[in-house]
Amino acid sequence: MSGATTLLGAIADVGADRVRGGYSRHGFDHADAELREWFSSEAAARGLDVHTDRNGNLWAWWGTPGPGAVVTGSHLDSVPGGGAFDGPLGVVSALAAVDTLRATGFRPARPVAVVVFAEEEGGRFGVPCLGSRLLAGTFDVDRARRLRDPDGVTLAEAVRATGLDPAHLGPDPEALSRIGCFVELHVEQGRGLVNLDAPVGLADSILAHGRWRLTFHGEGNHAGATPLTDRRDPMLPAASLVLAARRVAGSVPGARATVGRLVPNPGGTNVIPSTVDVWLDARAPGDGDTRHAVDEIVATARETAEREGCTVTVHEESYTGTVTFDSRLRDELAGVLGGAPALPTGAGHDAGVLADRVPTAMLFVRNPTGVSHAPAEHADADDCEAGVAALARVLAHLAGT
Ligand code: HGY
Ligand code: MN
Ligand code: MN
Ligand code: MN
Repeated sequence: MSGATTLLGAIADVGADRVRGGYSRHGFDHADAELREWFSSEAAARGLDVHTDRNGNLWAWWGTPGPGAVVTGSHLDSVPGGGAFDGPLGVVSALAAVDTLRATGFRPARPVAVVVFAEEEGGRFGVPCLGSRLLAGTFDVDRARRLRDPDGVTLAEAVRATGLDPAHLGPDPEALSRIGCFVELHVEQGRGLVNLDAPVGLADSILAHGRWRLTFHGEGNHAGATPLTDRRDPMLPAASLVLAARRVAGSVPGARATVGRLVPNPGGTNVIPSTVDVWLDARAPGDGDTRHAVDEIVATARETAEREGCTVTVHEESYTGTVTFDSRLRDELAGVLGGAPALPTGAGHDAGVLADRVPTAMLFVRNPTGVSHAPAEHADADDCEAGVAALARVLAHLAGT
């Protein structure tokens, strides 16, 4: 069994319910802490020097932290009902690649670090890649401190509970200056490598993508006692948004729009909701296309809201413009690997956040199902092994001189 498969099995035991897809791991919560403790002990067992940065990202150093470091890693948090590979495969492959290099007697000429970014999925506080955005200084830290999870706990309270000082959250130029380059290995979320019949590939771009929360305001009332003519039911404009998302995205080449979460309040089966919160995830090849699609979708919902005597508030929770990875680094690494296909992805990543701050590349490992953010997400053991071998070669190349 490859190092990655063995470690994935171990992490699955720690986050067993994560593998069953029954439970999501969120940043800074007790469940996430179990996985982070597991990582810290695995890293310490390898003699890596582990520390947590001001934004809750975990760093395991091979060599003294310093400028020009070669950094690899990914995330351990997940989405509700997520799979076992999205995030952990990048983290365990980094540890397994260190094992591989050590076994060959490799000694890095520059520091190497394995990083675990916090709250990559944004499953708790609603902002994806929160740990890497705060590190890179691309997310307003006052706004970040006030972010609330579904239970109303603020990010400031959550990080304080982990022993961090929320006053220290924010841009970390010193940590950023140490990163000479960042390479994230990730299970592919799609079937590009299946179609190319290749076990490993390199990323060339990420769709522009964002997350909007819309709240439809109506009038709570009795499901039985309220005639249809007397209603201001916010569920109707909410439903129109869901259908408009599919219709509009279908008219923009390469666009996708999804409503994965819709929460009526108060949520009784015999109660006309007073408000409905809807989260829209929209993505497209370009910023213009994405913004245009969202404007169209929201306009449809506004029309329905007006017709139904409701109002709507729209809140942009996060937005990442189209990411184009450093083609020089990508082609250099393809050469190191003796040729590896480059392919786009519709999934966001911490590498996408860092890409315009430091030289960044992504390695993808084939996913036979192409499915992600669901238990069917998969990578075969021999492809995991190919991913570790590729990452080890890349790290040796980047840290060898
Ligand atoms: O949503 C995404 O694209 C990523 O999985 N955070
Ligand atoms: Mn994900
Ligand atoms: Mn991921
Ligand atoms: Mn009653």
